[in-house]
Amino acid sequence: DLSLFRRKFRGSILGVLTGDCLGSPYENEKLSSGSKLVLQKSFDKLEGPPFKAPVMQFTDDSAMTMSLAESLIEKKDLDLVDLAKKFVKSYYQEPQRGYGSGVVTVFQKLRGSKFSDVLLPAKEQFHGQGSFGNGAAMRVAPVALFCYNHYDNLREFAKKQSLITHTHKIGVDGAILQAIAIQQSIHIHPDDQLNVIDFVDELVNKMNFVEEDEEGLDLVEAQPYKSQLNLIKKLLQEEGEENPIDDKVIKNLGNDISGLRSVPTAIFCFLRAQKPIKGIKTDNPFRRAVQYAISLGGDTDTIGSMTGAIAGAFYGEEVISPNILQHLEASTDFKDLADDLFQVATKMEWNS
Ligand code: R7I
Ligand code: MG
Ligand code: MG
Ligand code: MG
Repeated sequence: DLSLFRRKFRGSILGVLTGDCLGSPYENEKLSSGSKLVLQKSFDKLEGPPFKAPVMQFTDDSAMTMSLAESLIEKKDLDLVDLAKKFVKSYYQEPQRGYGSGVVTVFQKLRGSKFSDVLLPAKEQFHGQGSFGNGAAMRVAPVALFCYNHYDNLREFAKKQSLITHTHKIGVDGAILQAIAIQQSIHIHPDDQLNVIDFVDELVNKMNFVEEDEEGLDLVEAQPYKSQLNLIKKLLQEEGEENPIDDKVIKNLGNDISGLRSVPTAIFCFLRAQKPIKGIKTDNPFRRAVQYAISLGGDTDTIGSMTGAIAGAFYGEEVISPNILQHLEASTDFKDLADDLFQVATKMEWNS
């Protein structure tokens, strides 16, 4: 059903934008119950009757997602030199979008070396160990959509697009996991009851191979993402308890700028939001997921954005309130981008 896929493409790309714009005002905060109420009221207002206000700005998460989508659309392939040029161009046009402090060095070196080796600067980050930040995962949605029907290509492309900025195994595998989660969401009908445990089990199976295959298993935990996914299952099974488990989620899954302590959290937020969550008053499961992600504090734009990408891919665009979209910077551009990506992706031979 192509029209369903089109709506899912829009849902995922607009999900990136929504979580990013709504989450960025709260970045690095530790949200108290008082600020969670502020969040609730602010989202209620945005979703309510239209009112005039300056649009909420997107950050590096959406900017890099846009560059990746534009490159895939233009080249009908993953072209790392073109992608590196687009990242750099976008950064120098709007350097104030809240980029990670390390990745800026990569952009400077890429430009300074005239893109002679687009993989070298990232390898030199953090004394040669590469960045473990979530920057490769936060922008990966277009790859998941471009390869929506081809798992091997998705895995390969998710990794390759990472290597321009992130070479640390944690940074790369986080991007692969986020892409896989989006792909799984694309292929489940939104009217079907989602079996959250099956969803995680499928991720565990895939990440088992991913983490075995990748080099660099000299970490304390040899398969850290697999461990975090198993923890997601445990936390999902604990729901229904009286006590809010937010502190447990933050402590165990994390809410920071590393791939390991943000990508699994986003997946958890999407899955947990299949059911009502105490303190989050909405019937809309997409909003519930994104609001919950942001309510955890920390890297709110990115965890909100990654949650939005997965949830949007599952439900499709109609789940995202048009009233909210009106308050987001460039939301029609992002919708058009999703449509262009859909046109290109559905014509790729390996997706058929
Ligand atoms: O990963 P990256 O693009 O940052 C993305 C985050 C998101 O929250 C965005 O919304 C934006 O706010 O930034 O950028 P990097 O600079 O590669 O990584 C982010 C940060 O992670 C770095 O600035 C470091 O503080 C930390 N970091 C590391 N620290 C020590 N050793 C990443 N890798 C390492 C490391 O290997
Ligand atoms: Mg950001
Ligand atoms: Mg930041
Ligand atoms: Mg962030």
